[in-house]
Amino acid sequence: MTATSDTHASRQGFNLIQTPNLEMSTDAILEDLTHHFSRTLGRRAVRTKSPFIYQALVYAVRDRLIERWNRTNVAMERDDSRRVGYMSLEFLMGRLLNNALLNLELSDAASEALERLGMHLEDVADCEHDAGLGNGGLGRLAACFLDSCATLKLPVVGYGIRYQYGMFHQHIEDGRQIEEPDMWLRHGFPWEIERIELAQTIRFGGFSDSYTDHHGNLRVRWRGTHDVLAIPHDVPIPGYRNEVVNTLRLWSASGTSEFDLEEFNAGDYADAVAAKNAAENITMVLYPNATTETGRELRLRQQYFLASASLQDTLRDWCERHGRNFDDFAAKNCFQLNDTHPAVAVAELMRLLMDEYHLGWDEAWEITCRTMAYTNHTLLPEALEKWSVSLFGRLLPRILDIIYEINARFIGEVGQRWPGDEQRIARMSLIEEGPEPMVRMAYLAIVGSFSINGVAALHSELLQQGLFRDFFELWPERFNNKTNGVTQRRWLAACNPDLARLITGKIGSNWVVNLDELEGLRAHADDQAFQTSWRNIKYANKSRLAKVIHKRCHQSIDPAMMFDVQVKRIHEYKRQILNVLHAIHLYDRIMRGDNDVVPRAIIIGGKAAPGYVMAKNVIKFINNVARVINRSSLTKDKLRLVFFPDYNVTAMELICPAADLSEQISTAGKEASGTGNMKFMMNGALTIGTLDGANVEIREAVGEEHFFLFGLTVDEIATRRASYDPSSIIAADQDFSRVMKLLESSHFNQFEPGVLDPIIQSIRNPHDEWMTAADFRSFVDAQSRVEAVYKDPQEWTRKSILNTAASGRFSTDRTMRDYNNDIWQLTPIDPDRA
Ligand code: 26Q
Repeated sequence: MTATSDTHASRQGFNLIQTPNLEMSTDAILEDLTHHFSRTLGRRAVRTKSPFIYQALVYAVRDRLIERWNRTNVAMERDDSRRVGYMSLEFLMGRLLNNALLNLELSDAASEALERLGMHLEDVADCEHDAGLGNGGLGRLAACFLDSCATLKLPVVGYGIRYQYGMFHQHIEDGRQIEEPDMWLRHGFPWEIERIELAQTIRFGGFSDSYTDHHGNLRVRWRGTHDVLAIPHDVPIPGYRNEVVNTLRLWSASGTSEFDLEEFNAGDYADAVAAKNAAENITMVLYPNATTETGRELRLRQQYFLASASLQDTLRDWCERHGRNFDDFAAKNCFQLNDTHPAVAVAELMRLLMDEYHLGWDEAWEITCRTMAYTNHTLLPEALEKWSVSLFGRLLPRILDIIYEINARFIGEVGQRWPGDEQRIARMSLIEEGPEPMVRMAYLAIVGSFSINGVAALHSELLQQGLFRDFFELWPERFNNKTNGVTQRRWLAACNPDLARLITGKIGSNWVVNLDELEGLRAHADDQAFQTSWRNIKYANKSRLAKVIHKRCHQSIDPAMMFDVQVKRIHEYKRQILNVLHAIHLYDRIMRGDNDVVPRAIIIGGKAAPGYVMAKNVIKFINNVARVINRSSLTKDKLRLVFFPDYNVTAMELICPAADLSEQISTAGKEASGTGNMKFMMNGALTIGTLDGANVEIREAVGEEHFFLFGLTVDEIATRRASYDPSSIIAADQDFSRVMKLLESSHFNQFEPGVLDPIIQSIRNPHDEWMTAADFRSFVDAQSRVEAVYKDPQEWTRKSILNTAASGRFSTDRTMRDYNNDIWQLTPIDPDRA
């Protein structure tokens, strides 16, 4: 055997893949579970709810994933597959066990194996901590994408960060949010495999320096750097019953030994240890999405760390398989940037290709622009990332050089297209001039990408006509829309098993991989028996949620009430305030003796970024109003307001199957897409919403008569803004006036003078960016239409069925097909041939 084929053989592991498959039977799972419990984990006594039984089960499942993982990787190498690196600072995975069992078709075997030990799968699965490596929508979207890519057999690798502390835990004290660290790794993370052999070195600081190489070429070196090691931890991502297992590669930072030694020799041991600590700080904690926030330098370090490690990893793998020939690199690789967070990858790929692999500028730029693609997730101008040039220069001097050069050439191009249009050049420059010059990361992403997309039709349209208008005029062909979705495996099949069974009984089980087949439910929407089953399942799911709420919030709610739910990050633009104003209005109606109020439980959940003062005020507002409403004897059977604490992925799996009404009430033009709206719809909730984000498409899909629309449109918001006068709107509306009177008379803050003043002021502020008061009347009227329909259970159930039936378009399977057809152009993996 030659040296090359030997390397080839050992890298691909022929012996491993020839091992016969592990069995999938109950007996085999029980045997492996026992083996791992006693041998791998060294435990004897079996206790119910033991985290070690959970771990042993994960190992038994992981063994079976690894076989398929190896075969998937062998097939990708064999076929030299074109592949995508999905780069994201966030992957909000939640729990992995149920998903792996479902996708490997092992749920029954695992459940029976545990029953033989006197345990229940549900209890064991409850031992798993959420992998909360994300803030909200953007992070959860990345997780849904991975599930769908594996299911569609698309060769997509997720690249992310292995934060030691994920999304903080929230608890409520005196109505206020208290944050607690999320120590999700305390008992280890049994899904991951550390691959120390694939570690990469990441450089920070120092200076750039030019020199002449042996061939007389002028080159640049980045010297005097402080280096950090990036260590990959791989998490298996199984496709749905298709033998494919993709990879989520999470990087963890560690001090390099070289660096420690250097400091140590200089005589300063303490400094060396401090430097190692500083290195490990990089992946210590997930950043909350606050716009006003400290410690931003660490955030830029995280971004560069992810971009550099992931690109170096791809280039290493490329060179192992192709040598230093980059002719086909762009044909075989694509990087999808999840917002601007990893956008520094554009400059980093240029640096690696030029400084490390000695390509010329033009060749490197061609490769960069043919491989990078950028997804935007926000229209809020304050959320657009900018980094000061001075910080960049200090932390990443070589990268700043490259950004300046990209900008110089880009501005040249703009100048050619629009000669003499200096204003346009200033608007489009990657550098925002001013007392503190800033690098505009979105513009860097746009200039370096062949594809730029928004996440819902309206959002993409607004990007092209507003935020990125200049760029759209220059390169219209680069812009496209990719409407978000959610994976029905987690968000229907796994989280709502009773409904899933009912649906499968009517239309077969293929909807699990082809969600459009839910259309088949339309034919049964009027079937009385089917409606009754549908209603009974919703009722059971509501009872399940009510029990948890009772346990966690000491609040009894009757499952017969309408469950009116708004769960999402707390943000002014999402207008939780408007929801509470409606709750106060219902309270006021009940207090005035209105007996027609439809019994309703309003459930609100979500976390406020720790530095976002107003969002924290909103939480206080919700809890104060809840306390008064829930204490009154008059509201007892009519109205409950509950703040659900520590909302996360696992909570949503309990909540969305139990919702009757889904609140999607953002100010038009502010919510890029929303994805919670899709989870609720899939589980048969009706939506009350504005014409914002994907609500527009949800309404189109289900039909306007089955969607409770209210509020100003994007255009109306823009026209009204100049003359917006909330106090006159309030004065002209009796219901609104009464609500404000209660609020302003300290009815909800009797012994806390002034605590709700910021809320009151924001509602009355003529410059209120979110124009809450403008939509009050229309919201209350829409809620009255909701009541009228809810009073007719058959009509409500019919609409509920029709909502689920129309949710097919909102599968991430469709989203990923769209990305693949228009952007990625990948060929599915064929592991069976391996
Ligand atoms: C930025 C700088 C510093 C620190 C943190 C951040 C940061 C982190 C996270 C900024 C934004 C985010 C998250 C944004 C997000 O979740 N956006 C949501 O993306 C969803 C998926 O596309 C959409 O459905 C939502 O509409 C959008 O709000």
